Amino acid sequence: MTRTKTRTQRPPLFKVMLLNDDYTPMEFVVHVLERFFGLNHAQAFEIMLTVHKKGLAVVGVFSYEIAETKVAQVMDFARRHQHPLQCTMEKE
Ligand code: TYC
Repeated sequence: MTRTKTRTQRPPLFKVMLLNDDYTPMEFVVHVLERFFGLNHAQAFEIMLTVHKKGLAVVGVFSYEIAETKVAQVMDFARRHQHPLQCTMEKE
């Protein structure tokens, strides 16, 4: 007899991460976190500090399309303000 494993198919999730650099102002990063990730000021400040101290932090976990959009929005916003801030995504 063949045993069939039934498993709920879940879409893969992606971590969106912010990377530290020496030039992007702290207030700009806090603003990015509030604007694109819906964090309140205290949460945004805390995550910004984690990135600043540890080098990077996960700022959210999303479906592929949403993660890709967040990364593009952050990169575009940073570029338009001429800050070297980097945002990347990685499969969970
Ligand atoms: N390290 C930056 C500074 O000292 C602040 C910073 C925090 C930059 C988080 C990027 O993702 C970042 N101005």
